[in-house]
Amino acid sequence: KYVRSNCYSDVSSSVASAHSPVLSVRRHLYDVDFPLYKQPVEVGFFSLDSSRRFFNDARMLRHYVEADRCPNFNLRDGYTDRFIKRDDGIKERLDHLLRWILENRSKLQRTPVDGDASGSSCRLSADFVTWRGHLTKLLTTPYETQEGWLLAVTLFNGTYYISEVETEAARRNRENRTERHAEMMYWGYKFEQYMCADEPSGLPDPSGVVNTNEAFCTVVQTKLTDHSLLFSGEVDCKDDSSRFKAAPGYYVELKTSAEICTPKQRSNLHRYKLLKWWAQSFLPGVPRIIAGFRDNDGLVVSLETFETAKISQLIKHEQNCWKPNVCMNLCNAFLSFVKKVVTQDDYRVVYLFSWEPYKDVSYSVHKDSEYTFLHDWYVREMTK
Ligand code: 0WD
Ligand code: CA
Repeated sequence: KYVRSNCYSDVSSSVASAHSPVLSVRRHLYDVDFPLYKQPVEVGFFSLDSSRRFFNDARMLRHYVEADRCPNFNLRDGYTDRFIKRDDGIKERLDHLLRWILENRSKLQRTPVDGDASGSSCRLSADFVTWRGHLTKLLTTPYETQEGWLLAVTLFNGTYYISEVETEAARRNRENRTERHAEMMYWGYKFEQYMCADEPSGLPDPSGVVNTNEAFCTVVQTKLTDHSLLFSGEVDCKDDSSRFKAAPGYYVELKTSAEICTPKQRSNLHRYKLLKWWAQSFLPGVPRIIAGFRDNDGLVVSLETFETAKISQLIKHEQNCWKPNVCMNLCNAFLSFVKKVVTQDDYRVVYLFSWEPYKDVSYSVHKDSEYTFLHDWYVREMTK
């Protein structure tokens, strides 16, 4: 089943000519019909435990517990004494996803009827493999004015692998975070603890430790026009009483945001935050986002549900607002640009795509550099 119809061919010629080494991200170029985006299908999942160990199962999936409409969650609780923070200086790149692919590759291999009879037997049935978070960055690019990105792409055995590289600016921001900002990052995880139980009929345990090594990730397959995608994203919880009886329909995304006291604040939520929230949940087909609005002391004062599919209606009355079709058409054009540019099928070669606000997307090519991210263990197993 497709979400609306495709208009890609109208876009391609105008944004990157056959010889152009760059891709424009200007909004008006992408303001055409919403492209074909197939309903995402969950093909698997995995878990990362409190020590960041990989498990090919759903042991870290948590369960949504309905809370009071006006809860009094204290998000500051436990920050100093019950918080184990993942070391974000350790770059995992695609490692966990590659491990999942290796352990599940029998489900993923392209069958001879998929065409390409010449391909090796281990060719994946996906054009692109990446994290959901990387695609979110592409979707929001036409509206981003603060942060650029670097995306490393390697073509291996007919599949394009996309892995983010931290920009210098992002590294500086990470290393110079204020104490206030560091604490506020904790608030999002604390909110999850108030809203989730470990067992389907269990209760949340706010007296426990918050450990951000722990994660449950869904792996979905879908198609954006003629690009087949395999990507993984972290899922906060499952709603066991959802009307949807299969993943990703019963997943719920949890968010925190500053409380809204004025129309201007509501408008800013629509214009900036809802863009990121929508892009992140729309991509894997997560239908519901539950936001906890908190005051400046980290007390959650209200909860609000946003249906992912209704967000585009909600923002329509805002002036000069973001548009979902622009986001999806830009992503589509970028993937087409990658297919045109990345021609060497070699796991030791990285094409580094880079973008800064108000500029075009450009790229450089690197062999056997610090950017190489496909491991020998992966390549060896996949070519067996
Ligand atoms: O740049 C990335 N997004 C990378 C993520 C690079 C390499 C690995 N990962 C890992 C993350 O640590 C996480 O386990 O992949 C998993 C999820 O990736 P994703 O779903 O593609 O990432 P994204 O959509 O950006 O974030 C989803 C959630 C976040 O929730 P909120 O509501 O804040 O958007 O994953 C968590 C976070 O809870 N998350 C992280 N947790 C620890 N360290 C990180 C991180 N660096 N990034 C996202
Ligand atoms: Ca979340």
